[in-house]
Amino acid sequence: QTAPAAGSGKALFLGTVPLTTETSGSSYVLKDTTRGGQSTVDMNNRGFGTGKALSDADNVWGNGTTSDRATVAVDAQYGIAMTWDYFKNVHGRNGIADNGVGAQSRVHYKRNYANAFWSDSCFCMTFGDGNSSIYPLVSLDVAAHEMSHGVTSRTAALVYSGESGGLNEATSDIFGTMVEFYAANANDTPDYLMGEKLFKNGTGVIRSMIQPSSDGASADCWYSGLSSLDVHYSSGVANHFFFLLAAGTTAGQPSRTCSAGNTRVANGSGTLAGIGNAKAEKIWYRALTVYMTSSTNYAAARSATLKAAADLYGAGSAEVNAVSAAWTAVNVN
Ligand code: ASN
Ligand code: ZN
Repeated sequence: QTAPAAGSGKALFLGTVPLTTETSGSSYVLKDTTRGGQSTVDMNNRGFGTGKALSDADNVWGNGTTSDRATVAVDAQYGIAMTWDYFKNVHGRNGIADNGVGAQSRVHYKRNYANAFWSDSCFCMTFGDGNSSIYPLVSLDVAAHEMSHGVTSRTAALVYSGESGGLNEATSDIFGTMVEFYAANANDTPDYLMGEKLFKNGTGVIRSMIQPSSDGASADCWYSGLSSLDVHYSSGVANHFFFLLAAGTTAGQPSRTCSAGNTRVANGSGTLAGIGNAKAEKIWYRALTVYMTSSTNYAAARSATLKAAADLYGAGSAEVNAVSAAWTAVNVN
């Protein structure tokens, strides 16, 4: 017989966090039956196999550094708990497949593996330990990004190439960011950046929704030929749309225009008033789950979000107008 137990963990990035675990004999395992049985296992630095359950005698997991193998498991398990809670409490979604079933996360994958990924075939997500310049890839925004790939796959199922692939990636950046805001962890000030905690030099980011082109590869604006970019770069257009919709031009993003091709330059006229995260995330979620399909491109994403905003806030509402203005600002007309 097992039962949920209240544990805690010393995370790599987030300080001390609560964890719901499971008793197993006289010990505890990192499995959360209050959230669909979500668990985190140790891959033992291998790239194959099912990994090993982590166990702990006193239900205080990790020590806040990588000297304890359980530390990054704390970040991963807490990250997927926050993501579960976010989808449940903000969107009424009961897990990735909306059936109450949790996904597994796998840490310590391979050696010097500086990435993380979602897999539909194992219904699981996997995190590497990073390398000489990147910390283990278990930050809250990355964990939520990967888990959100599962949600996309069970809803719109946006094909992972071309413009639909960019929208798939942006969906994971958008919800990854919204989970960071939702969790409101004192050690992770929420921002519209992805992976800002992962760089050992303290200054890198994986992607910016504020100005995607600041990475030298992502697009701020739609242009014909966008679909030939890698999906992690064509996502920039929707990432920036979402930033403008939620935060507007007044939040560290001056009025800009797309007249210089795929980059938004600071000579635009007019400002956009953001409608806030709480409305913007609901519009994106409804568009994703009700109107987008596997082949949705940017033009169709514009219509999908306009319909979602009209459903939620009324035809001709300020929210519908804000969606329209934010897409226009990134050259999706
Ligand atoms: N971390 C990447 C992602 O989730 C892995 C990939 O290229 N699919 O997007
Ligand atoms: Zn992704």
